[in-house]
Amino acid sequence: MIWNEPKECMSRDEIHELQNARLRNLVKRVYLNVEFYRKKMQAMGLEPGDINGVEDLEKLPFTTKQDLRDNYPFGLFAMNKSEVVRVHASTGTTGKPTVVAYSRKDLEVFSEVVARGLCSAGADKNDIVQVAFGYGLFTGGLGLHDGAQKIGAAVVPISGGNTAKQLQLMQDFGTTVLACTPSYAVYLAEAAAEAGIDTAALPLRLGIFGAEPWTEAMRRKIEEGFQIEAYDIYGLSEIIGPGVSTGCKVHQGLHVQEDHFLPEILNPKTLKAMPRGETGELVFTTLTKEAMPLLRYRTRDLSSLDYSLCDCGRTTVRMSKIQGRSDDMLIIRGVNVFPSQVESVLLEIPETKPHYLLVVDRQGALDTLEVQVEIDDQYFSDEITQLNAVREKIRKRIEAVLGVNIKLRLMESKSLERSEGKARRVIDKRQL
Ligand code: DLL
Repeated sequence: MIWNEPKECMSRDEIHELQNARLRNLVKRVYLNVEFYRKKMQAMGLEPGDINGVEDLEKLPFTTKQDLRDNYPFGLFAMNKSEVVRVHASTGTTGKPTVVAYSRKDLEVFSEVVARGLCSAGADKNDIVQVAFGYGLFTGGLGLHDGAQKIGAAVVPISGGNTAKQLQLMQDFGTTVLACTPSYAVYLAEAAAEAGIDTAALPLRLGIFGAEPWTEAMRRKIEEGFQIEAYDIYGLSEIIGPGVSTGCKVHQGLHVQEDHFLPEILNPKTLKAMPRGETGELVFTTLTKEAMPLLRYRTRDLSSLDYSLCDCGRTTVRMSKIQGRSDDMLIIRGVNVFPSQVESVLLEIPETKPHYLLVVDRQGALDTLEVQVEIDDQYFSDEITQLNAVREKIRKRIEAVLGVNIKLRLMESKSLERSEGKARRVIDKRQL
C-alpha cells in the first residue's frame, strides 16, 4: 500500500513545481526569522527574491553541525519558543549536543514521513510494531512510535535494551514488525537462537532498521537470522529524524520524501554538484520545517541519487544505501578505507560472525589497522593449523579489497561488546 499516493506518486514536473514554491517560501521565512541565515545571505549579497526555485539552490549558504553547536541551544529557531512543542538532541562524541525543535505541524510531518516509510516496507494497521529504538532525546524511538501509530498499527514502545524481555514480548504479543538498529537486530537474533527460540515460527515478518551504516551483506544476515524481510530507514535529527527516506519492496534504494526534504549530492571537497548518479555527500534542505528549518545541511553521509522510476510505483527519487560518511573514512598509510568495505568482506565469509571492530593505531610513523572479528567457537577447538588457515583466508580477502596490510585478530564468541543502539565499529587511537 502507498500511504500518501498524491504525494508519493507525483509526476516529476509536479514535484519540481511544489519544491520550487516551497523553497521560495522557506527562504523568505529563514531570512525574516533566523538571524544566522539573514546574516549569511546578506554577506553573500543574496535576497530572498533571488531564489526562484530549485535551480537557484546552489546560491544558498550551507549549514553544518558546527553551526548548530555555535547556536546552541535555541539560536536557529525560526519560531517563537511558545510554538515549539518538542525538542530532541543528539549528544555526539564531543562537545555540546545539537538541539533540534519541532512545531506541532513539524510533528505531523514527522509522523507522516515515517508512516509513508512503514507502508513502503509493507506494514499496515494489522501489524504489531515493536519499537526497540531508544526513546528519549534520540529521534529513533518516538519517531517510529508516532509513525506506526499513524498507520494504525499497535505499537509496543519497549525502547532499546532489555534483550530477554524483547524476545519474551516478541513471542507473547506476536510482534510482526521489529524496528531497531541493524546491530541490535543481529544481537537479538543471536540471543533468540541461544534461547532456543525458533525464529522461523515467530509471527515476525519484517524489520525496519537504520540509524547506523549497514551493508547489504548485513541485511541478508538479519533476514536469515529472523526469517524476515529487512528494510532500510534513513534520517538524521537535524532534518527531522528517521523517515527522511525508506526502502521499498524493490530494495533498490530508499525513497526520499521529496515534498519535504530536498536532496543534493555534492563533491565534499569542492561542494559542487556531482554528475547525476554519482556518489558524493548528501545535502538536505528542509522544505516545510517550521520550528528549525535548515538550508543545505551537510550530512557528511555518502550516497547517490537515482531519478529513474521504481517498480513499486512511487515516483520519488531514490538514494542509495549510505556508503559511508566522509568523516568515517580512515586513511591508513595514505589509503582510503571505509568500515563498510570490511563489513562486506567479513559477512561473506562463513566462518565469521557479524561482530567486528576496527582498531587503528600508529607505531612509530606507521598507521596500523587491526581487524577484530568473532568466529564460531568450534574453530577455536579445532587444530591450530585449521585456525591459522581460517585466519589467513580472512586476512587475504580483506587485504585484497582494502589494498592495505592489516592485522587480523580472531575473537571468541561474545568477546566483542554488543550494541543495543548505534554500534561502535571503529576505535582510532591515533587521535587520543
Ligand atoms: O539516527 C535517526 C534515525 C533513527 C534514522 C532511527 C533511522 C532510524 P541521528 O542520531 O541524528 O539520527 O544520526 C544521523 O545516522 O547522518 C547517518 O550517518 C546515520 N544513519 C541514520 N540512518 C542510517 C541508515 C538518526 N539507514 C546519522 N544507514 C546519519 C546508514 C544511517 N546510516
